[in-house]
Amino acid sequence: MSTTGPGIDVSPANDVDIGRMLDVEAVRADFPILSRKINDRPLVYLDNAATTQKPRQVIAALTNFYEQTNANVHRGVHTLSIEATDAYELARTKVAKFINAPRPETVIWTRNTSESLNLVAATWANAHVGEGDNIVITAMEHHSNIVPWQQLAARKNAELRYLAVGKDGLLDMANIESIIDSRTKIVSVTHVSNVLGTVNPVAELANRAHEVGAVILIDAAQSVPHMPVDVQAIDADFLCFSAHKMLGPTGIGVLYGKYDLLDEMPPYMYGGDMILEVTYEDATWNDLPYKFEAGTPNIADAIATGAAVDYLSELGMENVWEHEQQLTAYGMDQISSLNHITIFGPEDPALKGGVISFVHDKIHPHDLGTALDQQGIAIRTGHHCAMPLVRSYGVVAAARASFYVYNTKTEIDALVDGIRETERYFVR
Ligand code: 7TS
Repeated sequence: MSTTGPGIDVSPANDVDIGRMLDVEAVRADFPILSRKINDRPLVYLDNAATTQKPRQVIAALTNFYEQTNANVHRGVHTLSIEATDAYELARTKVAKFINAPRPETVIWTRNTSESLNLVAATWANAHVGEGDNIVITAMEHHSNIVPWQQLAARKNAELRYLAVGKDGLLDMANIESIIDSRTKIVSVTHVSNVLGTVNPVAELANRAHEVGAVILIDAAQSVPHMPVDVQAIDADFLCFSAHKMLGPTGIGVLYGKYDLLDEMPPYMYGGDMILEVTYEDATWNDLPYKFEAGTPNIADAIATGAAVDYLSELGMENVWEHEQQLTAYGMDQISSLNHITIFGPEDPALKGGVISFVHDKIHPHDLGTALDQQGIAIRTGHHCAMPLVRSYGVVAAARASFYVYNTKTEIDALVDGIRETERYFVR
């Protein structure tokens, strides 16, 4: 697609070198929303860490389901119910393969990453963390991976410990042996920071957690959509992510867990589908994964998540990662060439995912976000649901550009031009 708008050249000329592994123009053609205009300018969507756009294949999976197959799952003998059940379970199998889970029953459908994290805190951790034990997280977590642990620690009289983030935006691994100790029950860490972009050494952390008999929970909300992730290679005990950040619909997410851990965990919610037998006095629990899927599940969105996984698998996650690495390197180069800008997180683009958070010392992030929106450019501004981290940089808000499969270098140029244009009003 070649689009031009006032002041913005979104022609593909600048993108030839990143079209090698991934045909960005063909990808863009699959996303109806990308031909929208915002404030009379072509949409430049750079808020992918918040949520991604949806290709027509995912939208079609949703409409096809409602037009052709809609029925409840796991309960009917009629054709539609059988077809709906098969499609729902096939999507689970696709997700399992995508993250190399050893068996599909280890993939639990949840509402989102937040629910997956809360599930582990309320079940496994509630049963295993006691007084005097500790829970280890990092200083760069999203609120969803802080607050459940604060609440649990308070309830259990346990300690919540943080692995620090260095000035370089990397996790400080120097003290992991003393921070993750014999009283640690669970280590819960983000794989990729949604603010700094930092890719954390999760395999090393898993190793240390296992040395002391703890389990590791990996918040993969910002990694599974962007890079190949193999739960067995990193030896994750639990791992979670949201479909809406990987071309899929909102309202559906995943919790992966090792079979034996999930099997011995108590249920999170009670109701239909998660039981084996109910008497007036008591109940017993269904097998995995159903023990954790009480009530009618989000059938259509699970199936559409399967379509999103198909789409990404066809692109190849190595190619997706390489594309984003090139955009990140280019974005770091271009944004840091501007005056008045401070970028948070690792300077070396090879150490980070496609997220660039920055502040402008003359323009408040919200003013910048609003002015860029006038030019059709969508970025996120604010604390990015990581208030303690953002505040640790001495600011209350930052601007953030985040990339995905359909973004181009010319869109990064549009962002940089947009910042310059905004400076004309704010910098004197
Ligand atoms: N963990 C990380 C690392 C995230 O980036 C997010 C969402 C979540 C957990 C929560 O995911 P949810 O699907 O349950 O909401 N991050 C963002 C963001 O950066 N901007 O908006 C949402």
